[in-house]
Amino acid sequence: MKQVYMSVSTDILHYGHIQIMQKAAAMGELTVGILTDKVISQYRRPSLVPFEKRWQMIEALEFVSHVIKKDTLSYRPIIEQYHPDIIVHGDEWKTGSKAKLRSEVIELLDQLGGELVEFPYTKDENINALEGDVFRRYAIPEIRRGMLRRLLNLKKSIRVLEAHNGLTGLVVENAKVHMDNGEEREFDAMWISSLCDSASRGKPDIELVDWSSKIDRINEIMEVTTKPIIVDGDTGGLTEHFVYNVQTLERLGVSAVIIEDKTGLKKNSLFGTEVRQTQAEPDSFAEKIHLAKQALKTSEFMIFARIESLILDQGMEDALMRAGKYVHAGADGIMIHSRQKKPDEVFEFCESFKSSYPDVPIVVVPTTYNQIKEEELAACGINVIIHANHLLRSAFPAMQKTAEAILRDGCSGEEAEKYCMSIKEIINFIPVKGESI
Ligand code: SPV
Ligand code: MG
Repeated sequence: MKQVYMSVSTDILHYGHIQIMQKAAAMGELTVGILTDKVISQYRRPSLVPFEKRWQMIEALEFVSHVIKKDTLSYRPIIEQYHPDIIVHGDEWKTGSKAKLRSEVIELLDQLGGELVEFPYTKDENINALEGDVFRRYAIPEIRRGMLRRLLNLKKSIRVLEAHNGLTGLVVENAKVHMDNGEEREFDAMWISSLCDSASRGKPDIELVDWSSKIDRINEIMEVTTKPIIVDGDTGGLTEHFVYNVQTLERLGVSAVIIEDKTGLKKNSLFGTEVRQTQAEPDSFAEKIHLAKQALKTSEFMIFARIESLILDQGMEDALMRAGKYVHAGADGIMIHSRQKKPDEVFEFCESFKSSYPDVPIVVVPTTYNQIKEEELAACGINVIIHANHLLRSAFPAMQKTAEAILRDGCSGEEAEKYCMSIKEIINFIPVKGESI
């Protein structure tokens, strides 16, 4: 009897999967490797159905002889340990992000013996509709809310980009690049920045946009996207108000809010000490976090405490003292902010903080120290990397140049068009409800 192996990562089983597994089973004794949640999150969104349930689903199929755990993306450990005679896969991996995996399988089977059998990947309207139904579940508040916490458990670091309206939300949702090493990169989550939310309304970043308006914007973004959302809560405002506002965010399906330890008229951190800014008294800020945590209904929604000591030249000791207090008050993570051109002080903070609190997530916003790569930040134990203002800042120069070109030329012809995407492109970029999410 030949030994046949195939991997399965799906959340739902449809006739396309069944057909391919039956064909595999017809060739010998079929072993199915179930991808762990961690491995899945290396190349796509975390699975909706946990590993144990996916295991049970495959184990129940009578034509599957054995079920094993697949805890690497590479097939190497499976091939070296089980020496399958045949590996089965859908033919869709000949191109795209999995093509590298395929080459490795072919190479290993050449060396160690064995054959790769590829079946055409079944895709029809019914399957597309089913998979679309599954995908839309990521937008359900109960599922979206918990997704950030799951990502934190599954990935070393999370990549986040700002969104300040539905359109920029769609950019974060859909941006994807294919790297030379075969990796397909996407953003994991979106940041609703107070700077960008305010600026896009023509207002300064001084906590002028009230919570109702903020919540309208969050809803606007949520309506058209599915990725987890982290909200910039400024100072959180009055504790008595914050305890209500966190409940609203939680109910909507937001994953986390970050509040900064400042008081009085808030100014943007990147002004540093050029403008008057007052840091909150640490115990009262800790109390704000404690009371807000108590007001929550779920364990999924997170409150991160943002420390402004380095921004306001209060020193590392002050930053670390505050971090300890905020964590003991119940903060789910710490955002350490810096306006230096190099990440040295952030790294120093991370090293000391992680030695006391290895499991508490750290968030950074590398706007000024923006030469440092995400991998290096992750290597220092940083769990969430927020690119906080780049869609707003990149759109703005194009808008200004377009306006000036129209004025200069007296028409919106050649010069202005240079800065614009075509009408067809923008129309196609916006999905028609029911077709995409
Ligand atoms: C924001 O994006 O609004 C932030 C980060 O709070 S910063 O602008 O650096 O203060
Ligand atoms: Mg802000």
